[in-house]
Amino acid sequence: MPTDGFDAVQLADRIRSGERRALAKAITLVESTLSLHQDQAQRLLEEILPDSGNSVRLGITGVPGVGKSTFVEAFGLYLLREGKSVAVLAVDPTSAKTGGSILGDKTRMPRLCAESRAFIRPSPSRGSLGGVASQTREAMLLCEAAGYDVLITETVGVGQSEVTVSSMVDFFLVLMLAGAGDELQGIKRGIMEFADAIAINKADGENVTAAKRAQAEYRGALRLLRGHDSWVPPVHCVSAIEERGMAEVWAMIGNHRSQLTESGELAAKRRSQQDAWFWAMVEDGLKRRFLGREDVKQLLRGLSSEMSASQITPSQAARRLLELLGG
Ligand SMILES: Nc1nc2c(ncn2[C@@H]2O[C@H](COP(=O)(O)OP(=O)(O)O)[C@@H](O)[C@H]2O)c(=O)[nH]1
Ligand SMILES: [Mg+2]
Repeated sequence: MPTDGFDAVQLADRIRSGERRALAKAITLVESTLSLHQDQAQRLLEEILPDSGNSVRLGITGVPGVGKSTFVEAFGLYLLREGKSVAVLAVDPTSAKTGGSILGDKTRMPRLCAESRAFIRPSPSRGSLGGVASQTREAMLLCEAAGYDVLITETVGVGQSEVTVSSMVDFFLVLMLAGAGDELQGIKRGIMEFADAIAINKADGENVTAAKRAQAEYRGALRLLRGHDSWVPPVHCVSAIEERGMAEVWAMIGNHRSQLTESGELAAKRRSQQDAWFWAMVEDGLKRRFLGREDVKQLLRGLSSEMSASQITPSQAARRLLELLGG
C-alpha cells in the first residue's frame, strides 16, 4: 500500500456515487504533470476501469464560429429532457500551445452549466496534442465511471485535433455551414473520410434554402466517397440557436449504435482505438526516454551538423543514433 495518503478506493467510490467534486478532482489528477499525481491517477483509473465503457461517446467538431458551443448546449439540454445525463469535455489544440482557448469556454454554455445532471470540463491547457488527448481519454473513463449516459467531446476543426478526437469516440459529428465554399472545403479537407454524420448548422431564417442545397451536395459527395461503407454518413440540417434538429440527430446516433452493436463493429472499433492509444503511449514514451539520454543528445548534435554539411544521409544518421540502443 503506497504511503502518500491518497486513497484511490475512496475517491473511486465518491466518483461512482456521482459526487461531482470528486470527479473534478480526479480529472485534475489525470491532467497534472506531477509524477506523484500521475501515479495516483493511474491507481485511481485501475479502480474505476471496470465501471467504464458504458457511455455513448460522441465527438463534435467544426471550424470556429460554426456553432459548436451553441449546438452542444442545445443538444445537451435536449438529452437532459430525454432523461439522460451528459458530460462535456473539450480538446483544444490552441489552448495546449498558447494557454489561450478557442473553445472549452464554460461561460458559453450557461444553461447547461446550471444543470445538475450535466458536467462540463474545459480543455486541459498544458501539453502536446498527444498529451491532451491521453488526458481526455482518461477523463472520459472517469466520467463513465461517474455514470454519465452521454459523453460529448468537442474539438475545433483546425489541425490534427479532429483526427485525434475521432479516434476516441463511437460517433463523430461534423458541423458545417452552408455557403462560403464550405461544401468543397469540407470535401478537400478529408473530413468526409472520418465523419459519421454531417450536421449543417444555422439552418434557420434566410439560411434555410442554402442549407438544404448544401445538404444535397454533401449527400451526393458522401454517396460517392462512402457509398460502400456499412454506415453511410447521413446529412442533417439543424439550428442550434432555435434548438431544432436535436431529436433527429439523437435518433440517428441511436441507429448507428444499434447497427454497429449488432454487427460487432462497435466493439471492434473500441478495441482498435484502445490498441492505437496503447501504441501511441509506448511510442511517445520510448521517444521521450531515448531523446532524454545524455549520450543521445550529444551524438545528435554531431549528427545534425554532419547532415547539414551533407557529410551523412539522414538514414545513415538515424542508423548511427539507433546504434546507441545496442543489440
Ligand atoms: N443563426 C444561427 N446562429 C447560430 C447558430 N448556432 C450558433 N450561432 C451563432 O454563431 C456564433 C458562433 O457560435 P459558437 O457556438 O460560439 O461557435 P463555435 O466557435 O463553433 O463554438 C454565435 O454568435 C452563435 O450565436 C444557429 O443555429 N443559427
Ligand atoms: Mg465554442
